[in-house]
Amino acid sequence: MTQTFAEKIAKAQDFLPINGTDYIEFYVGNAKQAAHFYKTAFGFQSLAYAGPETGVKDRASYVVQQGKIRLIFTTALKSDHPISEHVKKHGDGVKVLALWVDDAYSAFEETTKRGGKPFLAPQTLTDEFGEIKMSGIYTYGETVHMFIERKNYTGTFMPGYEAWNSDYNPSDAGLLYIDHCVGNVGWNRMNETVKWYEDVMGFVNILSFDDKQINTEYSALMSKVMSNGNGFSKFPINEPAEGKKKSQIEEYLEFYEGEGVQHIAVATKDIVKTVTELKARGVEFLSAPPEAYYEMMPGRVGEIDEDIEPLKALGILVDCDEEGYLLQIFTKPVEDRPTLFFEIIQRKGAQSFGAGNFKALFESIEREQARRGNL
Ligand code: TYF
Ligand code: FE
Repeated sequence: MTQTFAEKIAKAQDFLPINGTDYIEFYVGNAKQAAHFYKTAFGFQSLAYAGPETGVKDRASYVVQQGKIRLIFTTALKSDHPISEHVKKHGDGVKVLALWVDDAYSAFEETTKRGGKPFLAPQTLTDEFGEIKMSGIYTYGETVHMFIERKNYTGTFMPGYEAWNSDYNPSDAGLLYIDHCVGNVGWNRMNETVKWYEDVMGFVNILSFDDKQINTEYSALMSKVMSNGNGFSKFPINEPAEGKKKSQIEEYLEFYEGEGVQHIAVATKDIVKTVTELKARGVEFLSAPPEAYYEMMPGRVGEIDEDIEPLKALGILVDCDEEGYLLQIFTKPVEDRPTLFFEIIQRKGAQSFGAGNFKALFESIEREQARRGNL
């Protein structure tokens, strides 16, 4: 008998209590323009700013917010800076997956003593609104998990930042919270990475797809989902696999020039409304699956609350598991390099990740890969 999601995550260890995602920080070539794109296209709102005007001399950071999601876009102001090096190598991409914890000092202590590689030793930042404690460790590639403790802070974001009051405030698109963030790792790096999440973070492996399941004539990859004990922090890991065609994961690794975040899945409670909004604002989604996908849908997923017509018109995918169903759709990469993309997800009970859609999804990804000449 298969275990429920709750039964699976119950085995996680609790030396690193996590309340959810605190923020995601991107290192980019032009933070001002990136922040504008996420406001205009995705419906984020201005929240905070740090830069020369606020006493930070070497960089500019723009924080935007929608629902519980906070994104930071950071650019260095000089070429001779680690952030510039990062952007030179990887292009725009995710540097930090920050986790909201109760104790940032203990998070650092517990993870580094289990083998986590330090990125930032614990520190306390203070201003007139209180204090933020933070620390950080490296995960795959140059990506970092930062631990943020904000129980004694009442300010807008954190010390060093000032409130960013903009006159330009596009309405939101119904994005609520980060559902999961997926990492792509190199050949044969899956087991090590899974073990790292188990040993260093106390996470458990709740789902696995091997290359036999998702390597037909489509993009070959393996995927394992790691979760913490309350399910608020879920990190699926992909590894490329040998297939008939070049794996989409290999394409990512080549263009990102290393391991990194492949996609960020954001939750909505009305995917039809959210995707309609995003499309109207110019967000590009992967092409819809063929007609036959929607003809087979009732037989595959059973009765659903939504009308099929709007799902079909927008190219939204549906999948189910023992606990319910989910609706999901994927954007095209949001950079010129075929690297990071977004997923929009609406869960109706299902706690899985849409494995039943792999065939339809990968065919669509491959149409794009072929257009780039990388297949
Ligand atoms: O997070 C996941 O695992 C799903 C499935 O290139 C998936 O969103 C896996 C690989 C991929 C796109 C989506
Ligand atoms: Fe996903």
